[in-house]
Amino acid sequence: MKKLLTLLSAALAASFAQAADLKIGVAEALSGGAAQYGTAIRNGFQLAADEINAAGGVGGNKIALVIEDEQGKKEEAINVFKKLIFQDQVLMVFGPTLSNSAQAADPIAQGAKTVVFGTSNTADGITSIGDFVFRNSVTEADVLPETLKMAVKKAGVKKVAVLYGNDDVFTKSGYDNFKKALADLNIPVTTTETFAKGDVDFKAQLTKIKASSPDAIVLSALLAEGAPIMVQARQLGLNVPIIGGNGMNSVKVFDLAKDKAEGLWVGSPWSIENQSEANRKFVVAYTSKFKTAPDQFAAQAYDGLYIAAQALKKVKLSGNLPADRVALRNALPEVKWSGATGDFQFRRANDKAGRPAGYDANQTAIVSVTRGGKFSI
Ligand code: 1QQ
Repeated sequence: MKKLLTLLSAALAASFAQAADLKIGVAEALSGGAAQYGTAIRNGFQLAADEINAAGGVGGNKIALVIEDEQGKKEEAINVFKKLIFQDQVLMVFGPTLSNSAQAADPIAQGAKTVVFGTSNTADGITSIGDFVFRNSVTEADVLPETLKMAVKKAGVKKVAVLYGNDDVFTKSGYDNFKKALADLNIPVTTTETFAKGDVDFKAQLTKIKASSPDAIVLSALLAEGAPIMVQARQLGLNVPIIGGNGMNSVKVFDLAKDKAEGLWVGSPWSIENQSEANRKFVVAYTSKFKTAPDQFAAQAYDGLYIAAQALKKVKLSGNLPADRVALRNALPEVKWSGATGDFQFRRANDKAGRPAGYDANQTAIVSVTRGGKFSI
């Protein structure tokens, strides 16, 4: 066994030394309902990789993305992680953005002492999985209280109805955090309704919500359900503000809900209106490459790869993959970066027993509302 392991690690080291490429895995939902997010994320990574490689790569080595479709499914995310980590032998893995998939697949990376870096995954507990788990997305716990406070201040919201998906890690965590923030802010809840992934008819829940006369609907949903919920609410004459979480945070809501997407409040560190030089450069480059406007998901992926590149610059790659993976993990927490989403640094997260675990984003959110087919601050 020991001999086999020695042979195996020698083979790994040799294959790595020959390859000048820095292989980085990307596991995203590129098909199914969550491809709404996954496509923008893949584009963000590709743009950053092209820019970094055009500027000479990292220490002369080019970044080679190995992109896999996790289909927005836990089982597929696990399969894809195993392929990327054990077969493709990537240095680290980006993704999955869906916390539902991340909660299932991230333990594979943690067990293999390989960095997993989620962009835009925001549920509680993801970075508690372990010290190889990173994300550069501001969590629902950090964002939702700010979104609520702004809706109270600007839209005079005094009482709300709550609607959430109860079978997804992200939508459930969003609900838990909304509930806590509503209690902290002393905002009464008129009714709480639920739905499940794949539902298409929300009229029963929305009728109950309408009868409870809320000033706003607090919604923890992914776009596949969240967009039709907005449409059906407006069709029922429920024209109150909708206060959403990260799942509603995409320009795709305008494609899916058209003019019924008006009056949606969301929070994010990124805004297309942020005029910083880094963001202007990103928005222009993205739009010209992909002929479509970027969203927060694209911006966080773009910044994510630049953050990893900063850590890679500090690592002296030995050609021994396990050692290089650990060295990359150890270099990441210190990275500070100013990108499309603004100034960024990591913040240590704890595991369930309160011991230091992975790393969250230390950033603040900007609250936007949809008006005239765009998100405005
Ligand atoms: C999560 C999210 C979703 C909105 C990602 C698409 O934040 O699952 O954590």
